[in-house]
Amino acid sequence: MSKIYITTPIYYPNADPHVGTAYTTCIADFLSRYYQQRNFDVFFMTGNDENSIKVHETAQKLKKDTQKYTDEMADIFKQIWQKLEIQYTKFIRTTDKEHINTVEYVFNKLYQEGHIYKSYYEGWYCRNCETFWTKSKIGDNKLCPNIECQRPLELIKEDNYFLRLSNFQEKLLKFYEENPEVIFPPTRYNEVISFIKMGLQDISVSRKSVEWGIKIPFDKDYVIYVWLDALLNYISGIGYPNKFMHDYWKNVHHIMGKDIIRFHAIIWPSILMALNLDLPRKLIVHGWLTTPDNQKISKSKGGDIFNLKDFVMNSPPHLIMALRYYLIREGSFGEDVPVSLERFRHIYTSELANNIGNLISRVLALVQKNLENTVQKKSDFKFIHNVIDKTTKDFDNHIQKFELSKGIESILELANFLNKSIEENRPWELAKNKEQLNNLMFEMVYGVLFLAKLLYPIIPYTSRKIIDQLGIESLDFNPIDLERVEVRYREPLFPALGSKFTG
Ligand code: ME8
Repeated sequence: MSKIYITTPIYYPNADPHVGTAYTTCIADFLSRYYQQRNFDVFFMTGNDENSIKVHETAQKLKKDTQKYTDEMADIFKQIWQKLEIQYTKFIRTTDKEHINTVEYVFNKLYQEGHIYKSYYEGWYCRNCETFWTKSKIGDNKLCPNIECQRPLELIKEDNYFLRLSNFQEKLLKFYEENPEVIFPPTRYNEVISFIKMGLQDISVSRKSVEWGIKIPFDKDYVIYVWLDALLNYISGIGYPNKFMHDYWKNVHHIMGKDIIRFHAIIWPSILMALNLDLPRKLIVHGWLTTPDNQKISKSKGGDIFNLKDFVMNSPPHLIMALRYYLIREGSFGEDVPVSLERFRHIYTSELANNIGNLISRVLALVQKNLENTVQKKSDFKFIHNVIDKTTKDFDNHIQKFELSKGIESILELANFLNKSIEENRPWELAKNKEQLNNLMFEMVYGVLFLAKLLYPIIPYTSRKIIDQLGIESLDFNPIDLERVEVRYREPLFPALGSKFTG
């Protein structure tokens, strides 16, 4: 069985997750379920990046013990992911003992092998971005050069440990030139290449006199730089070094927002080269979810009109599925995506309620009313097979290219086709010719079941609900085996939205 390893970034738990965090996580869960359905052995990991100064500061502000605070936040993240049906294999926390062991092991190894050295450091640090900035990047105002942040920088003057990033410049360029498909989409590839070509400098990988974080094992005055610690989650989570699951690692897909591509495309592969490990198979980078006036939605600046935690804790499953659908549907690995309740309402109504929901309700109602709830396979499949073959091919083609929106459009085309077939074949006029009606409706039911199968990675609850209404046990049904389907009950999948979603 082919293996695939899918990761999200590990999130800073200095605030509740918001719709932007959910965006990455839903896309990753979609890919994970998609590959599972295609018989891959999937390891899907998400988690929290806890050893950050800002997490510690948040805990202090709340007068909480930091470890206890991160425990509480891990529970909140897990509850939210559970409501969104994020089916991870592992939820990693950087305060996990196994993770700390890996980080200490790697720091020792890199130091002993000369990839890390100690030297004097003078430079500027942004606590919010957890980033060291070189002089050339900052202006006279000494504000963080990240336009999304622009907070005052801190001048650091201390002996520090450095990673010899400069050693990897040529090797990285060669790797990317030989394997351009690793970074998706190509615009991000170009950004990374031009950044490397500007020249890589060694980076500081420690902080002195910081209370919270993983200490350097042989020099306890220092804490290991949170990004070095965080990136290592990707291998500590699958057992590196003692029980390392190489087979997953060989096919790792890291999903992330564009804000952290340089850490993943430059620092991370350099560390991996230093450790003699394979480099990532894919770095899949999406744009930002923004407010309608194009501001990035963030933990510090807000802008999450859904108010994710309230939304998932207080909404019925069909609305939570609609949010998943909305995020994956808008999933664009390029441009930023403005989020609005109007757009959510529009997609909900036109695609989920009027197209998919309506189709299923019509098919089920026709079988209930005219065929005593039951359809049977009496003739060979006719038109439905070709349509399904085409939809599956289109869907797979798009998903393999990470064109999630187009993939969903091919599912909508199948629903459109089935809706149109009902209108053209006028089954209500066939009520007297039961056999003809049965044959037509069997194909319709089969189409609906197939639709449920395709929808499973996007909206798993809805998918299960469809097959449950049709009395099928599992989505692994085989077309040949499907002889008889009995409608058990009929409930609207996507009832009309209340006034809350008017934007
Ligand atoms: O950067 N739109 O954590 P973080 C889309 N701990 N995606 C968004 C988003 C938005 N408006 N806001 C956040 C960190 N994200 C580090 C990562 S990994 C080794 C360490 C998503 O909590 C997006 O995936 O700031 C982004 O890259 C990530 O959250 C940043 O999460």
